[in-house]
Amino acid sequence: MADASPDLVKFDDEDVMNFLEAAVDVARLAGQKIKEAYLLEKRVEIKSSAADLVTETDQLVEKKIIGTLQEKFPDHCFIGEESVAAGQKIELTDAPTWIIDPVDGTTNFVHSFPFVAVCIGLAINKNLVAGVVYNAILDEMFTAIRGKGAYCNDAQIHCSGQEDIKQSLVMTEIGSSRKQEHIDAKLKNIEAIVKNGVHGVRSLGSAALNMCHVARGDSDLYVEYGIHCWDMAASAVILEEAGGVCADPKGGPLDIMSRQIICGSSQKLVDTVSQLLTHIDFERD
Ligand code: LIP
Repeated sequence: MADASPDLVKFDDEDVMNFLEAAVDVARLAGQKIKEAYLLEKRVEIKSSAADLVTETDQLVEKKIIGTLQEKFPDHCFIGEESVAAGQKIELTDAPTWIIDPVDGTTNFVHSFPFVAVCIGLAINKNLVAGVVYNAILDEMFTAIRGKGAYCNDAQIHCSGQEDIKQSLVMTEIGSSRKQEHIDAKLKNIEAIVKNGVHGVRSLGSAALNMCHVARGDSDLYVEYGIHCWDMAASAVILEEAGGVCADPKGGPLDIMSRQIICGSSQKLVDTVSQLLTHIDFERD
């Protein structure tokens, strides 16, 4: 039960376990809706750029997730990608706050490319404590509770531990901004990474799934500028619980409102790649 402390909101392990179970249940329901719509024709609208898309499934699924969690936990707060797109302010307080991306990889969803994830992260006292990322198309449920390890479909997962850039598979994205300076800097970063001898560069089209694949050791590092708190909150817990490192590419700890992330299998690899990057500024969430 919540402690009545005036400063920090306190929850015990059992509470957080209940929160995670509720998030897993609603992620499965949401995933079912995504699966039903996945191969059908979608009604697509444009948001901030011609490459920033939204479908009726994104909106419907977010309503379902928030409605279900709100009924169970009426005093909790919510930050959801589509609610923010509809004008809601992003406010992260000490209260338990669910940070939700109903369909991470909307462009993939529009094209029926199977890297689409429901993302549900939970912050308490502004610290990320639990995360659920569900790829319904491949039926992969990634979960983590702070201090309790990371899992994919109930099997514990671990980062590769790779430290050598020359032995690494790196993930990054072009993203949805079509500003020339953003495209130029992103292409320059890919060039710098490739010229430093990586095994390969990959883009799954979903920040959350890029991070979960680093968490599972399928790849070694992911960096992106221009994403939002809902793209990274849930998977940051999963990645750290898998033994990985999340950071700000400009240096210092990860700030989920900063619109940028670098995360990898080791501090050494994160530091090596950070030094190669041309940094890009996006307005904070
Ligand atoms: C997507 C991110 C992806 C980024 C895309 C987009 P969405 O999120 O996961 O990493 O490159 O531009 O932001 O919009 O599909 O939830």
